[in-house]
Amino acid sequence: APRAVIFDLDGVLADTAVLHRAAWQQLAAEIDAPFDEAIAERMKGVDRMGSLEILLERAPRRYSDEEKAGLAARKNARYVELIDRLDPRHLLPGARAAVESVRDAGLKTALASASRNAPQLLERLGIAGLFDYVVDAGRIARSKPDPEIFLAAAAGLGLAPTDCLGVEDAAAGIASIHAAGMAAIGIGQAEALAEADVLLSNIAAFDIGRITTTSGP
Ligand code: B16
Ligand code: MG
Repeated sequence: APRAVIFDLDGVLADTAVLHRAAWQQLAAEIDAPFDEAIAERMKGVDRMGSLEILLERAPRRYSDEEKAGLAARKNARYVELIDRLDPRHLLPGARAAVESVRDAGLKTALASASRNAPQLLERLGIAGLFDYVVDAGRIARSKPDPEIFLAAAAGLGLAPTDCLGVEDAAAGIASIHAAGMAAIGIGQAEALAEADVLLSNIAAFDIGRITTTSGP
């Protein structure tokens, strides 16, 4: 039986994916780069510079590293403005109950968000106190789908990866969980999450008592 559940944040507990998308879309328009749903989907779970690289694949010109840092900072300033207005009502329905149910069942909880804004987000959403460990995304060198962030969460909890379950809304995140040796619970639509061991349409459907994944990746 699992001893901990490691949650992703954007797209699992809060619907911030739409805010990331809005901030990237604005930047795309400013630099005349195309932007569509497929691009937004690929950016999910991918860190800030990795997301920028995805956007720049079809940009009309090349950018230096210094310019890229400027573009990423511009996007982040927009995003920070958007999340500054959030409060606990912006949690996805059932998100708080899902994390609390894990704690009530005697399991540990951790957060494995690629977002450097995750600590502020947790505060604004009023759920910072529900996690035994929060990975510092600033210390993660390799973005999802690399397993580093989920391995760091397990290590922070003092548990073996095989004792942990991961919950993700992005294909890159499911791949990261599996590469870490954990079972993966996908939240969302089957198209993007075909690899998940258990698929739930939203976090409200999460019931720790019912998740009886016996096999890992
Ligand atoms: P930031 P997650 C990820 O968060 C988002 O899904 C992804 O779209 C974003 O680019 C990334 O965080 C970095 O965010 O620019 O705030 O550091 O899904 O891992 O919680
Ligand atoms: Mg996510």
